[in-house]
Amino acid sequence: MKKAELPQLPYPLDALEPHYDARTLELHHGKHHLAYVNSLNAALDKLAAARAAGDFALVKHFEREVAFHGGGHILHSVFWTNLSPDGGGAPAGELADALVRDFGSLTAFDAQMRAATNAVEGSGWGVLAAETGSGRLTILQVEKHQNLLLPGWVPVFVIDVWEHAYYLKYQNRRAEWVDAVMQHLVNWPDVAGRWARAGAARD
Ligand code: MN3
Repeated sequence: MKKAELPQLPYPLDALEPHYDARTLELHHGKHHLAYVNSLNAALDKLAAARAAGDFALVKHFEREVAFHGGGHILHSVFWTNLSPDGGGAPAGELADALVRDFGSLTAFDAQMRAATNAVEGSGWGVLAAETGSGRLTILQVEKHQNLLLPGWVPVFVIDVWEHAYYLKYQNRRAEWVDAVMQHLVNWPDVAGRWARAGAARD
């Protein structure tokens, strides 16, 4: 199986200042995300070895390791492209129409996205997810990197609310970090592209 790799950031480390500081981004991408990539690859190797040895107690253990570290790798990879130095503002076009259809209004979507993300219990993610094939949209409160996801629904816009994502700059003020993403950082064209691809996909 091809090894997972750390994707390059699509902007310089200081590009998201002042809303996202360069030091946090450097640690978050270069240390935290890298650790998920390395741990995913190690878990996949150990899973294969356990399977080959017929040790299904160990298989169960490493399946869970793959879910956690693989979830972390994938959600962080989406997250970097969901942010932009030119981000913020309001969604437009067909994505905006779909948000109004599924949440009632853009204001209602914005309020639910912030409230749900702020209320994630412990470490996790606020996630706008699109149903494969239909493009229907919903909001999920993902705990850790893998719990409370919905099969068949693709994350198209994710907000990391693990403390490692914001503590250096925002300390305990998670809501200020979520506000910064919603007002200044979210890359709506990237979200729209992910939503369109999920909606067009057929299984
Ligand atoms: Mn993170």
